[in-house]
Amino acid sequence: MMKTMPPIATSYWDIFCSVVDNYGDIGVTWRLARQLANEYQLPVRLWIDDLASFQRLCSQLDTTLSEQTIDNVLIGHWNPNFPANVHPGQVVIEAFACELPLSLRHSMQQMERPPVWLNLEYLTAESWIDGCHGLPSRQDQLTKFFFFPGFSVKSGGLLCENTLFATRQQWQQQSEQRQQFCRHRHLLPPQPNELFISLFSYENAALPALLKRWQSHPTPVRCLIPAGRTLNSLSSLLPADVCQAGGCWQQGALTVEVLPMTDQTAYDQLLWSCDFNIVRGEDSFVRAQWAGRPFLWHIYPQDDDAHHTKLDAFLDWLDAPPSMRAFHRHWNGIATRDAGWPGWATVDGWRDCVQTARARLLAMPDLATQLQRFVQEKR
Ligand code: TRH
Repeated sequence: MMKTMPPIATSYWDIFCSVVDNYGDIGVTWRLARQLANEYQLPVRLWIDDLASFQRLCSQLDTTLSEQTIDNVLIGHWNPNFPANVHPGQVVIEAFACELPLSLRHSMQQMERPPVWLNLEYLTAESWIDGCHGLPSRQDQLTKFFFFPGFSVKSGGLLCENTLFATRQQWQQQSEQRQQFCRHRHLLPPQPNELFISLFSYENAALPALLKRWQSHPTPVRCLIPAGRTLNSLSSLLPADVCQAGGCWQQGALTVEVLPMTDQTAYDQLLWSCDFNIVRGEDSFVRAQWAGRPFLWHIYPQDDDAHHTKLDAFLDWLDAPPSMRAFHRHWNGIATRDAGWPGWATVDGWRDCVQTARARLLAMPDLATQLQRFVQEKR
């Protein structure tokens, strides 16, 4: 039996998240919920329909509980028996167009002063979102607003915690940072001039060729792979017992180590510890930009190839150098011509572009700040 949330909780910010696949839906909403709760001291309730996926990013989560508080966020298991007596708070955010429980919508309709209702959209650098960000849509007697994260000043911005850069700097300034990182994660000690690469991608036919190139790299290469979908494309190269957390494999200049999935803080630390990051989806893609190191984005593939347009929009916004553009297009299946690994000297040269873009982003208000202002305006 589901324990019910407090029936009258008029001040909550309710965030609803339905996990479609992977970790991006929960990754984004969990990050947002924690930022609103801890930096803005807002009472946040996060409703999640898939606690098992959530637990992969948050090991302290108890999947048997219908409600629990972690990091000042009240987490509710959103199952088909959503309690009819749960009343919406002052703000209701549906993430990525998930459908709110009918009973909650009904309660919203009955309210004299309904909550500010928002749909938090997927991230894209396409310019059409500038005209749609913040637009209202009438739904019965209620109004829902579209909130678009993005890269332009007219968009809702990107998630970025207030303390992120200070924390990263502190992390990177530790003496023998890489030795400590390896020791702490039970990884092999770093070698002199070893290039560290994190690899968090979807399945990709280009993966074995990439790893083979690194086997003959002039300096040692460490490829750190969080256990998951990446490994599905490496079964022709890596023995089966390597393809699990703790797996380790060496061939030529390349050492592969497979990592267990960690929480988001430790994932950030992985990005900060690497020279080059291969990231995917939405949230890890943003975190790689905050890390400020050269990166490769494996965009979430869509059936109608809409991701091709999204990728090009981002590369245009980034003002990506030709080699970065070519590698991205090849990796994401847009260009068939071989444009694989361009060599470390070239990839290292992307750093300026990545850091210039990051400075542009930092000049804009972050997503949580914009969301808060938006809600204040609409109330
Ligand atoms: O998991 P994803 O592929 O999620 C995707 C995208 O969000 C996509 O846009 C969406 O349509 C689809 O899901 C449904 O990639 P993403 O967005 O990078 O999310 C991964 C999350 O997992 C991110 O918050 C970082 C986190 N993470 C950890 O916390 N620990 C880890 O060890 C790793 C590897 C990731």
